Amino acid sequence: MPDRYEASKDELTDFYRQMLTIRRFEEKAGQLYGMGLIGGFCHLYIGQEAVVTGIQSAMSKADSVIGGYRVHGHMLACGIPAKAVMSELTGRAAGISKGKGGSMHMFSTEHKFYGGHGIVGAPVPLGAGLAFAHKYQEDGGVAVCYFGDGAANQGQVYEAFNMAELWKLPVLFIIENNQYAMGTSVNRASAEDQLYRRGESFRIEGLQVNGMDVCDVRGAADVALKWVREGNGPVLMELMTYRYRGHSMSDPAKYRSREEVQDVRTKRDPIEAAKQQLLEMGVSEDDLKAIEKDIRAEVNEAADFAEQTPEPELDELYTDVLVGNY
Ligand SMILES: Cc1ncc(C[n+]2csc(CCOP(=O)(O)OP(=O)(O)O)c2C)c(N)n1
Ligand SMILES: [Mg+2]
Repeated sequence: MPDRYEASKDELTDFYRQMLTIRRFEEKAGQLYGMGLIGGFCHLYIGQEAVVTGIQSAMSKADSVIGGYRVHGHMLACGIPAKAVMSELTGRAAGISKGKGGSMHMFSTEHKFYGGHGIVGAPVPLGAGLAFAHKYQEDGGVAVCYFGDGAANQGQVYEAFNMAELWKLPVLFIIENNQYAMGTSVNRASAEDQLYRRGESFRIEGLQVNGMDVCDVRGAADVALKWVREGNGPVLMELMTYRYRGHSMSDPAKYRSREEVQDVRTKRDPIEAAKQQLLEMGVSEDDLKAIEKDIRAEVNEAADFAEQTPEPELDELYTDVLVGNY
């Protein structure tokens, strides 16, 4: 595994702030869902925050992001305002998809965030396509493509791997291995459970990384992105992580024990680990409390906005459905 990134106090404070923002946002989304304010599916990212925070911190402005349906955190990390994400969840006109997409169908070309896809595995060929566009347009960008351990068993993933390596596309494939697909553990479903090896027959370099430590993630992302940027083709990173909540809000998660979840929460929580490291670096408890307070205020403001801002007008029902003629 590549070296752990040596973050300065300021950098680590930024990572901490980003991870905590994602967690508080997701907790609030969970509450709004419980209150019946969010319709449809809602998949929370709680536990996995170090992955997107570490990766995003290593990216450049030209790079693009694509992911699945557990992507509220990815959007916040791309700089999309919490209000625009939360009000999409509540189906309001001010939402990033005008309130018509909901949790799984968010998109923002302005922030180079290309979805938000409900079809498991779909971000992989689409991500290869994004990478093709970066290469064709010579814009220097890398497509950063997130998918899950369950998605790694989809056929389309391997067709895309083949093309990506054959054409040396600038794409960073990231498997967020949170140990479970909808309710099936990796070991039950995968003949090769070392998922970073899944690119070997296409000669794609693989890296397995501790996804519960933001500096480990950042260190590995630097190495992987350098390789991709130098024109060597894709890298496949497997980030070992864990989700604390059920697959979606309606999952009672009976396929694992409470003790298992509790054990990860108490021993390997990425936010708690960053907090301890900051305290050791001399950041005060008061400074950390002030950060927490700011974040709570931002998230509460986003939630209040998302509850009060109007729903889309009826005539929006027929817009953005078909984009032009084919
Ligand atoms: C093609 C397809 N098959 C099945 C589903 C139903 N489904 C939704 S999420 C999921 C599990 C995916 O698990 P994983 O890739 O590990 O991602 P995670 O939910 O753990 O983030 C399944 C089977 C789907 N949305 N699309
Ligand atoms: Mg999974």
